[in-house]
Amino acid sequence: MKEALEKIRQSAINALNEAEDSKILEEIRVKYLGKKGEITAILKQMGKLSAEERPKMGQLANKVRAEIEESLSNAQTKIKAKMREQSLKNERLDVTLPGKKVKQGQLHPLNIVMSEIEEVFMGMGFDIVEGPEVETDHYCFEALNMPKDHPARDTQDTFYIDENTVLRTQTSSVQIRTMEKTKPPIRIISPGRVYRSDTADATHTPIFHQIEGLVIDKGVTMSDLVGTLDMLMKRLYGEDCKIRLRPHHFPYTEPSAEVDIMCFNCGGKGCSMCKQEGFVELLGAGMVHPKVLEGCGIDPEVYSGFAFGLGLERLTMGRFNINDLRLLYDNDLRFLKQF
Ligand code: 2NL
Repeated sequence: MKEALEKIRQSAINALNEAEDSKILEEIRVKYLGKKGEITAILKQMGKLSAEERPKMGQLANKVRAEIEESLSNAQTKIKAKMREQSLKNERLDVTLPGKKVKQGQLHPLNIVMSEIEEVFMGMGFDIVEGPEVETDHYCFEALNMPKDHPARDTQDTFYIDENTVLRTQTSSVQIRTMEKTKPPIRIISPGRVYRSDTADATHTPIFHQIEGLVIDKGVTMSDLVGTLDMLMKRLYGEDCKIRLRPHHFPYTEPSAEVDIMCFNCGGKGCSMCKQEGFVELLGAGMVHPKVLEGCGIDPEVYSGFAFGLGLERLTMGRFNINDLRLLYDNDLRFLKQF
C-alpha cells in the first residue's frame, strides 16, 4: 500500500508538471483527489490493515494528498500566469498605429445656398416661416387669385390628392396662412419643397425648392422690392452684381415683374450661357394684388406689400456652375463632395 501511495504521488506530480491548461488540472484533481479518486480508493482499503499499520498508512495517505494538493495549487498559479502573459501578448494595443479616419459629411449644395439666403434675410429682419406641403386648393390657388379655370390648376401640372387637396406648387400658401393669422407689418420668407407634375430633365424635376418672400406694411412700394432683391443678389454674388426687371403677369401680383441677374458667365457682355442677353432669368416678383390682401383680411387701402418667389435649384446651378438639375438629386458623392 505504501508503494501504491508512492506511485500515486509520483504519477500525480508528473502529470501536474506536464499539464498545459486548467482543464487538464481539473481532470488530474478529479483523478487523484476526487471522491472516486485514487487516494480515496486507497483509504477504502485501510480496513484490511492491522490496527498498528492503519494510523501510519492514514498519515502517509494524508501526506501524499497534501503534497498533491500543493503541487496542484502551484501548477494552477503557473498556468494562470502563463495565460495572462499570453493574453497580454495577444491583446497588445499599438497606440502609435495611425487611427481610422471618421468620414465627415457636408452640406448639400442646395442647403448651402438655402442657408446663405436665409442668413441674408434674417439680417434684414425677416422671419422664416414653414408650412404644410399637402395643401388645400384654397391656400394653393383660390386665395392667390387663381380661379378654377386657371392653367396652373390643371391636373397636368399639379399633383392632386383629391379634388380639394394638392401637393403645394409654390410656398405662397405659407404666406397666405401668415397674412390670415398676423397683422402687418409682416416680413417673412418661406422656404420649402414644392411639387409640379413634370418629367425630370436638365431643368425640371417634379420636386424642387422655392423661397418666397413677403413684406406687408404701410407705404411699401416697388422700390422696396428692388432694393431688397438687389441687396440679396449683391450679398450672394458680390457687389458688382446687377439685376433688372421686366414687366410680366402673375395673377397674385400687380404690377408683376420677372427679375433677371447679370450673367454669371460673361458679366453682362453676352455669351452662349445667357443666349447673348447678358442677363439670365432668376425669379418672379411684384406688388401683392389688392384682391389677395383683401381675401386675407388686410385692407389694401391702408397696406401694401411686395412678394417674390425664387427657385433654389436654379440659383444653386448658377452659383456653382451646374449644368444639369438632376445632378442635385442623384446623390452621387463624387459630385456632392465638390462643394
Ligand atoms: C414665380 C415667382 C412669385 C409671388 C411668387 C406671392 C405670394 C403672395 C402674394 C403674392 Cl401671398 N405673391 N408670391 C409673387 C410673385 C412671383 O413666384 O415665378 N412664380 C410662378
